[in-house]
Amino acid sequence: MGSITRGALIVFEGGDRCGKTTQCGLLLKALVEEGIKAQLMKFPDRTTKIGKIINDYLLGNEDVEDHVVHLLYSANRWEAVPRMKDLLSRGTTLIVDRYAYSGVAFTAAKQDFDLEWCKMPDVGLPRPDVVVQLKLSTEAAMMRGGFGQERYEKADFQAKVANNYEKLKDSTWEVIDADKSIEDLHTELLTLCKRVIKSTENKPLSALWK
Ligand code: FDM
Repeated sequence: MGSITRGALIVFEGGDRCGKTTQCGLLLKALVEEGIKAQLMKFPDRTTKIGKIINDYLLGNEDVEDHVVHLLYSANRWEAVPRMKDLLSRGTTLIVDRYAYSGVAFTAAKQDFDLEWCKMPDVGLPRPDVVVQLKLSTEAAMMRGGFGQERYEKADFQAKVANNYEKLKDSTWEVIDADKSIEDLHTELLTLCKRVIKSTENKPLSALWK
C-alpha cells in the first residue's frame, strides 16, 4: 500500500467584507468536485463551550477582559488541534477561515497590547502551508454594504488590524487583490490552492512561530 500523503493547511485572512467566507465555501466545493479531500474550518469556532463565550462577547452580550478574550481565542484554536492534525495526516486539506493571525492582528489593535505578547499563546500551532490574505481597500469594503454590528466592525479599528497584518507577513503569505468578481477571484484561488496542495503532499507539518 502506498503511504497516504498529507492534506494542506490553507488559511484565509483578510478584513471585513473581503469575501473570505464566500471564497472558502466555493473553494471547498470545487476541490471536493475534483475528488480532493477537503474540509472547512472557521475560527472562532462558535460551537464549542469556549466559542460560545467568544460569541457572546462579539455580540456584546458579555464583557470579557481583553487579555482573557485573547487567550480564549487561542484556546479555541488549540482545542481544534488534535482534530486538525488527524485530518491533515489522513490526507484531508483544511480550508481555514481566520487563524492565529486574526488573533494577533485584532488584539494588538487594542490599546496597550504588544504584538509579541499577542503571539505567545499561539506559538506551536500547526503552521499553515499558505496564508492567503485577501486585500480590499476600506472604501471598497464599505461599498460592499458597510460594516456590521459586531465589536471591531469600525473603520479605524480595521485600519489598525490591516497594519498589524503587515507586520505578521512572512514567506508563507500570498497577498491577493480581492477587488474583482467572485468568479475571477475563485478561479485564481483554486489554481493557487491546488498548487499548494500538490507541493506540500510530502512535506512534514511544522510549528507556527517557532
Ligand atoms: N477575531 C477572530 C479575533 O479578534 N481574534 C481571533 O483569534 C479570531 C479568530 O473575531 F472581528 C475577530 C475577528 C472578527 C471576529 O470573526 C469574528 P468572524 O470571522 O467574523 O466570525
